Amino acid sequence: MKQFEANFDGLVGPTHNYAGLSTGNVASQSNASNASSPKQAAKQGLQKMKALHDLGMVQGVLAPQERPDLYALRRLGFTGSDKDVLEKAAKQAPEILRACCSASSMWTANAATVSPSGDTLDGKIHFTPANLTNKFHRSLEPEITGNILKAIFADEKHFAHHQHLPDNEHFGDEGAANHTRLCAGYGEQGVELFVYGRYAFKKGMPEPQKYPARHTYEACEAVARLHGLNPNKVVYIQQNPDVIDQGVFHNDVISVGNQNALFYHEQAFLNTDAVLAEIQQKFGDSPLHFIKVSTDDVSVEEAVKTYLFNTQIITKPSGEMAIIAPMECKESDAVSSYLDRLVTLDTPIKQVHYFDVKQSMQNGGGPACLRLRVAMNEAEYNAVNQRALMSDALFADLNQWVDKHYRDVLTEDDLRDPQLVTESRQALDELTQIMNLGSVYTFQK
Ligand code: SUG
Repeated sequence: MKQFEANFDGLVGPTHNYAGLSTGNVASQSNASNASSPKQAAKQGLQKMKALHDLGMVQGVLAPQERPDLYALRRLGFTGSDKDVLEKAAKQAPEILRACCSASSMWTANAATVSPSGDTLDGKIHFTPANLTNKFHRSLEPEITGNILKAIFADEKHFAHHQHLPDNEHFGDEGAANHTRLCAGYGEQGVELFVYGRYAFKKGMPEPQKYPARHTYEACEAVARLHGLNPNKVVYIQQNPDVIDQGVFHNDVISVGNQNALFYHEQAFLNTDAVLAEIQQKFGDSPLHFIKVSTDDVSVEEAVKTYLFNTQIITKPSGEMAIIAPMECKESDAVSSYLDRLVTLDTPIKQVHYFDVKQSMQNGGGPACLRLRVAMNEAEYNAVNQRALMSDALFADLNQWVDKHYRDVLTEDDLRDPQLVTESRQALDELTQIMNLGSVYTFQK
């Protein structure tokens, strides 16, 4: 049976904006309050999805969430009609209103952790939505994320869905952004790498000083347990706290893996030699490529600025690997010359494709943040909601849908506009029909 990896990209929502919500995420901080373009953002995302589909990849789409989140605002004590709630929040707590308007669910690398059937005890694909407790605006996502995942991966014969971990910083979980899977072939049992920034229960362990470590060791262990993974095929890796303090808020900003290649910056991990030895031992005898980028070639600062490691490494139908990189990598002398050299080295990576995802990059979301990987076989593929899979028809429908519902420009002041609620609900209601999702949003219940 054929085995492959599908990428499910987040469709950018109609309220995409720059609110400076993510301390420790340099781009989010430095673009705070800039005007955004939801329409351009959604189209940039769709272009990337279509391009990967055209390269012969299986490309999926995940629906965005309803924002502004009026339920959260009401829960926080803002009362009256929708218009009143927005007005009061804008006056009394503009920062809370901004957080409740974020389109952050577009970064589906944070939607969930996914373990393919080759790795799990019951032979199903397991999904655990990430609780995203470290940032209030992101902590609003997991429940609806779970609904969307269940609507797309509905068949219980193949897919198992877990509730997100308890909503508490002790179990801070950022999902697949801190999870990589190495394998000889997508359908074979792989080694799952879980990366964490700190320990919640063990005292006196290393942790960053300036910026938050969003993801805990205890969260990693809990997800591995839930998914029924074999402990001999799991490696827990602590992120280097120094790089978190330099703006590496997720591991996918400093390392990325695909099949038998691990591409990483030399400063990415703590105890790197021991980590690599454990990976090698658990991976077994088949060839494994550790592709290390030295600080001399690319500094951590340049990696954070260009998102060299927030690239997708994909295996094309030809078997060759390609890197899907943001345009910012091409614009950097250090990074583009590194990538030019990389494709000539003795590694499986042979091509680089650059994409303009600037609207997302300005909030700290590169190509890899925008996608959730689901390795699957043909039977599992057939069980997926087919209207969530990119095709020429879906691409046309979604572009038309964006043109109809999305604004060209959005500023902070627009977030208090009750019309934005109406527009967003109409758009999402129509989207659930386009994608055959049923009722996944609270306003549809
Ligand atoms: O969680 N940015 C997101 C970016 C997520 C990137 N994902 C991965 N690395 N996988 C975050 O920090 C910024 C929103 C704002 O400031 O308006 C934001 O949420």
